[in-house]
Amino acid sequence: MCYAVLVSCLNKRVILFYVTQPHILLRLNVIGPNSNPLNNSDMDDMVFSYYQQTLEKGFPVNIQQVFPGIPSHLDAAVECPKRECTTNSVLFFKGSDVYSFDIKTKTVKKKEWSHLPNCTSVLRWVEHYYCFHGNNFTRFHPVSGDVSGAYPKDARHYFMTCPNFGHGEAHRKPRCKLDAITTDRMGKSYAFTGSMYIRLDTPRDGIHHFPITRSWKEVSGAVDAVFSYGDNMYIIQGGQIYIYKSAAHYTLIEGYPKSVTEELGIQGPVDAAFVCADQHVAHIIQGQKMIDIDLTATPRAVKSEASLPIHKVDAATCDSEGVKLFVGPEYYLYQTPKVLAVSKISPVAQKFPPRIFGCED
Ligand SMILES: [Ca+2]
Repeated sequence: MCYAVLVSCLNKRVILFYVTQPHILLRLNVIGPNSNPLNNSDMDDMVFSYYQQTLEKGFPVNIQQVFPGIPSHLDAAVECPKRECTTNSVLFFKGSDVYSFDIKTKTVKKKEWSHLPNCTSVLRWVEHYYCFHGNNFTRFHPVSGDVSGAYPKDARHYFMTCPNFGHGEAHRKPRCKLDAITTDRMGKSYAFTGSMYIRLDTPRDGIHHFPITRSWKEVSGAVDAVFSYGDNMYIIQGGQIYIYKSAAHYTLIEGYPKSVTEELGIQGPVDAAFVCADQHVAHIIQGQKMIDIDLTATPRAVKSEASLPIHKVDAATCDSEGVKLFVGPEYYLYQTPKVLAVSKISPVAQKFPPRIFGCED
C-alpha cells in the first residue's frame, strides 16, 4: 500500500505540507530531529520547511501564508523546476484538481486533470512525474497532465523490491558501448545506447534507462551521433538530422528532420559528433576523419578536415576535461579538438566506469 507523502524539495529545503499518516511522523522525526511531534489534525493546514534537517525559523505556518491560493487538505504535492515546467513551480493535488503555484509570482493556475487518478502521492524523478494511487502509479506530463503509455502500472514492479515482482527486460543492463553522448548548455548530460538513453548528471537519483522516444518523441531506434549547440540538441540518425529546442522539454524544430547534407553540408551517416562549450564549430567524426563545420556560416561549409589516430569511434563529447572519444568500453582523452586533429598516436585508453553508464562489460 502506498501512503500519502506530502513532501517537496525546494532549494535543498524539505517541505512537508501536512501529515495524516502515522508513519510520516516517523519520517518527519528523521528529517527534523528537533521537530515537534505532530499528533493532531490542526496540523493539516500547516507547512513545515526544513533546511539541512532543521525546522526553519518561523515554521510551521499556515499553508496560505506560504502558498496563497492553495487549498487545505491536499492529497499530494511535487516541485517542478523551470525547464521541466515553464517556471519554478509546485504542483498541488486535491481530488481531480491540480493547482500549479508559480514560486516567483505566487500566481496559481488551476487545472482539471480528471483523466488522472486521485494521487495520494506524487514523485518527481529524473524529469519524470509519477502519480501514485493505491498499489499503482501513472506517469504524467507536469505541464499538460497528459498520460502517454500503458498506465496505470503496478508500483511493486518498479519502485520497490517485492517478492515475485520485478520489471525484468528494462532492468537488464546493456553492453558498455555508447552510440552517442552529449551535455546541453544547462548541464543536462545524456548517453544513448540502442533505443534507450540515460541521464548522466543526476547520479543521486540512480542510473536508469529510458526509451529515447520518451524525451525526443520523433526519434525511434538507435541514433548515430548527438551534439548540443546553443539551446539546441542535434540528433543524427542515418542521413537525417533532428534539431530539438531545449526548453521545459525537448521540442522538434519545425521543418526537421532534414537531411544531414542540407543541414551540415556533408554526406551522412556519421559516427560521432561534438561541439565544445562556447565554440561554434561542430566536429563530425566519420570513420577515421574529423570534419570541422562552422555553425555560424550559411550555408554550412567544411572548415577543415583531419585524419584521426583512431579507426572507429562510437561516440564523442567535449567537457571540462577535454575531448573524449568512446570506443567500446573505453575512451580516449584529448586536451582540445586541435590536439586531437594533429595527433598521430592515440593516448592510453581509459576504461569508463560501467556504474556511471549503467552498463556491463
Ligand atoms: Ca555513434
